[in-house]
Amino acid sequence: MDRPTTPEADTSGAGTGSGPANIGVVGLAVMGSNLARNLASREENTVAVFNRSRSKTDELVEAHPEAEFVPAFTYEEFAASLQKPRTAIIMVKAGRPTDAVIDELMRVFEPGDIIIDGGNSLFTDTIRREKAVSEAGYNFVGMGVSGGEEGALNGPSLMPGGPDEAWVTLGPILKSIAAVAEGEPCVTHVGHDGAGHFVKMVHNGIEYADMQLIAEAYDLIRRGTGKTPAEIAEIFAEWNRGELESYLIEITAEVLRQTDAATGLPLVDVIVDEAGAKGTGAWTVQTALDLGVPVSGIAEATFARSLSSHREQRDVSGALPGPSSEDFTVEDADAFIEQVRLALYASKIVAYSQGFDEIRAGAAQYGWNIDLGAVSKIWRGGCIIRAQFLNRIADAYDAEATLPVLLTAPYFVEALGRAQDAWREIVQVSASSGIPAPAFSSSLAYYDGLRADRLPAALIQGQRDFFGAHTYRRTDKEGTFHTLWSADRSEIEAEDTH
Ligand code: NBP
Repeated sequence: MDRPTTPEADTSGAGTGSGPANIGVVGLAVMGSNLARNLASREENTVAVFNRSRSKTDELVEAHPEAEFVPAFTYEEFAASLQKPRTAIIMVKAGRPTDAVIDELMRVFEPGDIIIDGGNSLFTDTIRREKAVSEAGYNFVGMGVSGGEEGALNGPSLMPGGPDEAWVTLGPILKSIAAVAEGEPCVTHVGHDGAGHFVKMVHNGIEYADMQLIAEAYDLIRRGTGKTPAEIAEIFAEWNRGELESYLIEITAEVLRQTDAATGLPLVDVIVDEAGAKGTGAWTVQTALDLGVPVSGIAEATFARSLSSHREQRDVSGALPGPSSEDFTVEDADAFIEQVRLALYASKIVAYSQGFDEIRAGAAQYGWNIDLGAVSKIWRGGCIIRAQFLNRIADAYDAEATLPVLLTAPYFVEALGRAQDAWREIVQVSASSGIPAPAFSSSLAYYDGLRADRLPAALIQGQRDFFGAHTYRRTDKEGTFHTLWSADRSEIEAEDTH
């Protein structure tokens, strides 16, 4: 590849926009440097790189001469090194650093240029930024990037939002670096302004639920059968050859197989059992609460991480009454493991269905035209929740784009039917033996809630009317009603006060 190497002759102010690079990356920590290397590995790209502190730029350029990066050491040099419309991906810490970099780029770029935020930004920040940046005449794209550092280097799943105009320039570049699943690049123009970061947020929420369900499955098998982590690793490896095939199942086998070099114990037994979180699960749940969407699996997974981290509460609660999970053993280990597998699959279907519900509700609220089938397809490769069964979700939305509940698609109806007995048995066993399985239990309760002909919500409406005159509707006639609870308890027609 014969590339011009430096824009040194063109470093005055914003430059002419005739620099050698067609794309730039700002922020060269692990994600930015790997994404820059991925971009540079494509014949059609010449990549300008810039980092606030010079050392990261020097290190990257020195370590990867094959990338033929165009290094810049000031924002002015960076702008000068890019062709018009200048296109730059920001990969810095989300929050204030992102705002700081946007301000600098707007100072040295020109209207029509494209600023992309590839960090894990909250979608409402993205909506705010796009408004401000586009009012100044620039294009702004909030883009979800999934796959961690490995994905950034070898092919991430990319979820760009932003205006159509930016997608024209950006689309081919992103397609060149995205993961490929079944011949299709794992990138689509998700929707306008914050749509990309919204979808990435829900992706992470589903990831929380999926991980929690896998952890519950491992725990039940270990306690019920007494198998070692290495033996359970083989079970997960086997599951990964069937309908549960996914990156998370695959890496679960790897983690369970690992022996700690210092003690000779399974690594999982020397890791402190307190799960951390960077906040995207909480964002997904908070947003779902605002939208009124029950994402109970994601919420339980997020809360389960919180519970695990409250060591001081766990320390004083060990003697609370209840069955001892130590006494729990199953008679037929193979049958039990198959029940756990089915319960995991059914609960996983519920978690994904809830996540897609949240995306649909977000799209309606914020006016995004999001193709749910396309979203499921771009999650098939590159990202943490990549899984064979995303094809089934894509099929379901291809067959009916406005499907109101993913669970009701024929493939999932069959799978849930197959899993029924096992799912219920596993939830019963976990409750009776004192093994916490919050995500298994809540997904089953959600499922039964959806199925129920009558819900006790009627009683709740009665209670609300009693203490707050919130009114209710009747099953047998139109209108809104209130019972005069503190008078003669007769019923009157009333204005709906919710
Ligand atoms: P970090 O999130 O650790 O951010 C470090 C980078 O931000 C450095 O380049 C640093 O420059 C730069 N930066 C900071 Br901090 N403040 C700045 C400022 N005021 N102006 C300019 N630059 C500033 O890096 P990361 O782990 O590579 O992640 C980058 C983004 O990608 C984040 O938003 C992250 O949430 C997202 N993401 C991460 C993953 C993952 O698996 N790690 C996956 C998907 C998305 P310096 O070198 O001068 O300090």
